[in-house]
Amino acid sequence: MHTEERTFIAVKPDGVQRGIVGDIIKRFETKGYKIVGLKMLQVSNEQAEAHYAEHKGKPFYPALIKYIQSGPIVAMVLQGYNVVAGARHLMGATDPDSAEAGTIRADFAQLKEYNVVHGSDSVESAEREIKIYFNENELCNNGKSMSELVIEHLDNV
Ligand code: RTP
Ligand code: MG
Repeated sequence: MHTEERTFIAVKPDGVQRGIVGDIIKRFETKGYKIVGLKMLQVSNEQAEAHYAEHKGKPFYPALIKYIQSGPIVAMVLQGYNVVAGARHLMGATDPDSAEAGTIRADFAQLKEYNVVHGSDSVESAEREIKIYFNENELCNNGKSMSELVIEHLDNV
C-alpha cells in the first residue's frame, strides 16, 4: 500500500528578495506535487531556533539563524508520493556548486549560505517543521485534478 506524505518547503529570504519565488514553486508544481499550504511570513526568533535546533552549536548556526530571518520567507507544505526525498532531489545538494545542473540550487544559487530553498530531510522532520510554521486549519485538501474539475463541471451543466 503506497501513501502520500507531506514535506515542509521554504523559499528562503534570498529567493524572495531576488524575485524567484514563482520559478522555485514551479519546479515542485510541474513535478506534480500538491501545494496544501502556502504563505509568506517573517520568521520569528523562536521559529528559527526551533527549525534549526539540530544545528545549534555548529560554526554556521548564528549566520543561519540570521539568514532565515533576514527577510520574509515563502513557506509551503507539499503533499505527494515520496515527496520528502523527491523534493530534496529537485532542490539539489546543500552547496550549489555540488548540486546537479537542473536542480533548483544549481540553477538559482551560488553559495550554501544563500541556497534559496529549504526542504525537510525526513518524514519525521517534516511533521515537526510543519507544526512550527502552520496550524492544521491552514492546510487545505488540494485535489488538484483538472480532469475531475472538467467532468464535475460538464456533469452539472
Ligand atoms: P536545508 O535544511 O536548508 O534544506 O538544507 P540541507 O538539509 O541541505 O542542509 P543542512 O545541513 O540542514 O543545513 C541547513 C542550512 O544551513 C546552511 N549551511 N551552511 N556554512 C556552512 O558550512 C553551512 N552548512 C549548512 C545552508 O543554508 C543549509 O541549507
Ligand atoms: Mg536540512
